[in-house]
Amino acid sequence: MTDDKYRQLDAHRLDPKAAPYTTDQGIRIGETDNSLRAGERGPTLMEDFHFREKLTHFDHERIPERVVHARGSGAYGRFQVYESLAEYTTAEFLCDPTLETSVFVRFSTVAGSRGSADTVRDVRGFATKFYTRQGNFDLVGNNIPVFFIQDGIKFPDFVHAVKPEPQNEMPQASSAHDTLWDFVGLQPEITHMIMWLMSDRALPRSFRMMQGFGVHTFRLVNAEGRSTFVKFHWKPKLGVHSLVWDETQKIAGMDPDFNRRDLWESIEAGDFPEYELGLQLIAEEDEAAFDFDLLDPTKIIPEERVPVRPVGRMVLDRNPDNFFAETEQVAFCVGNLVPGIDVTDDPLLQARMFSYLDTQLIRLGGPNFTQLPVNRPVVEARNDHRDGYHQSVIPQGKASYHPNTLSGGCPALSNGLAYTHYPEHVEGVKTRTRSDSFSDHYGQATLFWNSMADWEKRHIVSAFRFELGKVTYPHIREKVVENLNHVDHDMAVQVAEGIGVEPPAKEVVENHGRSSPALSQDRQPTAGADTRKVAILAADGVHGAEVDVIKDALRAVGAKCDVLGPREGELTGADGDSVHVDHALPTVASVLYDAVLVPGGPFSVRTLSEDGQAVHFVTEAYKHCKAVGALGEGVRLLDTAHVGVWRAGSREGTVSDQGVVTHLGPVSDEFVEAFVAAVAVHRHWGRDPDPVPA
Ligand code: HDE
Repeated sequence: MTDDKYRQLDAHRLDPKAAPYTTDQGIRIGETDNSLRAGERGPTLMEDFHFREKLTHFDHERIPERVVHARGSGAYGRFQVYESLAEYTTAEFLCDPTLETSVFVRFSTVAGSRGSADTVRDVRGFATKFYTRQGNFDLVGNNIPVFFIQDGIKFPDFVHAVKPEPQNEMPQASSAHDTLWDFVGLQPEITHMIMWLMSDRALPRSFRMMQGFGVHTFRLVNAEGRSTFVKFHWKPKLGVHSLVWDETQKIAGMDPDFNRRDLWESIEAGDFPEYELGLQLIAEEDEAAFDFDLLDPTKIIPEERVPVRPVGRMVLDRNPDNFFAETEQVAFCVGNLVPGIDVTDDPLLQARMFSYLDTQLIRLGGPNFTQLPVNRPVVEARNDHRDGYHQSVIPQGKASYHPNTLSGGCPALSNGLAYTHYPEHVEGVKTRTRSDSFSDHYGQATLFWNSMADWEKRHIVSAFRFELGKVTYPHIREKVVENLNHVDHDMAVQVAEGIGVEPPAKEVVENHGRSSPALSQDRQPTAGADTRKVAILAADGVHGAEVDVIKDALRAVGAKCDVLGPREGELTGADGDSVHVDHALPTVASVLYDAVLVPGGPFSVRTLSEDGQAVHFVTEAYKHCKAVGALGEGVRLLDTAHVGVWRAGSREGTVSDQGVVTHLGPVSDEFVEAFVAAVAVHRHWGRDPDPVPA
């Protein structure tokens, strides 16, 4: 169990109970509710140093938010490699399977400001700081394996296009507006990434249920100096799951902190998020073996072509103590590399090597941000850098230059253990042109489309229709449809038909027909009902024993249950027993749960059937393809809620059809098993789309 970083942080933690209230100078204060006045009703005195300090500090509390990825949530954890990767790299944390390395991970959305909602359509950042004994290594990735542009010089253009428009700062945290789609139409290299952005990957159910990708091709370098190209992947233990668009919109109002809360509460509950690190390794000599350029960040390497090798496990097991000090002040830099890991000439990656350090200087107010507790390496940093705002270490001695004799030549330079840049041979004429090997902008967009299940395709088309439906200029809509016709004719026609654009008459290129099953969320392994949230709807007269059986069964597989009733407090069950209500229905909604169950009890079900909120709860959960279960009289509520009667049925015994599980009698093992299995599926896409009114 590593505690390298935790131990170091302990020295900085401040326990409010450990000592009395003081000023910043340590002077004890006995009264902080009244400023010092000349007479009880007189003016405040300048000499009130406590008042001045308190107000001044408050006035200076804000720092600039990140220009992108402003909204984020973080957690500490640990990483351990399964077996030594010394064949490929000298990075110690990847070579020693006995070593646990502390990490800090920050998940984020990209476009919205710090206070924006979590469940917007957007890429999610997945940035990991490994506090290794060779210094910090930052893997600053996203949950989508490709990027919008090929060259970093386009980044300001792209970000200006996607951010709220400059004249009125609208819309917040949304890509559905003129400037983004104007840019998209004119910049075909974005097409592959836009396909991902319009897919449900951009609506993760939880940070615990999304993949992470390093995106670029990096290098691993071993002790002999041999380099191997590498793509980094994180795979979540709980499988890859998303919300649906309608649900995200409603959650943004019900609980704008939905993903943040989920991360925080899971860690508090001991349900530690887990991810497996995987590598795609490509020998140096195979650099040219692909029909795309390995340096092009708008391309993936299909997993069927180069399998992802699982190499280690990361567990997030600790919430930060203070959001600002840790999650806000954490500073990721793509250039934080350890020996054995190096970059390539990917022009996007090269730009990032500059931008991250630069952005921290303005955001955190100078070059000493590396001394902030969350950013400090677990090995001591020692060099001749001096001064700057907020210097918090005290360098000793007379010499702050190298070489020197006055400090005995110290700090000494390393030889064997020093970071060595891979001695890549570089040669070329200066040019502002892009290699032809970067010119296929549609092939992999088509690959992505071809790999989708039918329901995924439907969601992508709906997303395009929604986003382009918000675009006010017809020529922008037309241009995007024209580009989509290079991806797939049928898709372009479907999009055009929804947005009042003349559908393209014929295809411009024939769809190449290739697919990569690993790209589909439909084909990702599921991980059971672990940590799924199930709502049990109940009112006075509910069969309390049934509630207990269901709760026990769900908890046994790691699921979470809340009993929701018309009001908080205790319900009186059918047998006079008491059933505790976790939340009153008016304070929650189906979109905050993964599944819903209605136990039996004639009085309870009658009350719920007459409660519009309860009925809507069931209809909406059904609409969003969630597992819906009912026992005994509860089946009647399903009928009232438009949940297909043909599914709920009137058949005896347990009937399980497309995630609707009913049992006309009292709870049975067969019912419990079928319901748990339905919850584990996450969503029952066979029901999508269903025109129920919700
Ligand atoms: Fe970033 N990016 N980025 N980015 N990025 C930032 O750094 C930038 C790119 C990513 O949780 C900024 O500290 C440029 C790709 C994440 O703190 C900034 C380019 C990928 C985070 C910046 C890219 C990312 C950032 C803003 C194109 C996925 C949040 C604040 C050349 C592989 C890290 C900050 C956190 C943050 C610049 C492209 C991921 C301005 C110039 C590709 C996860 O430095």
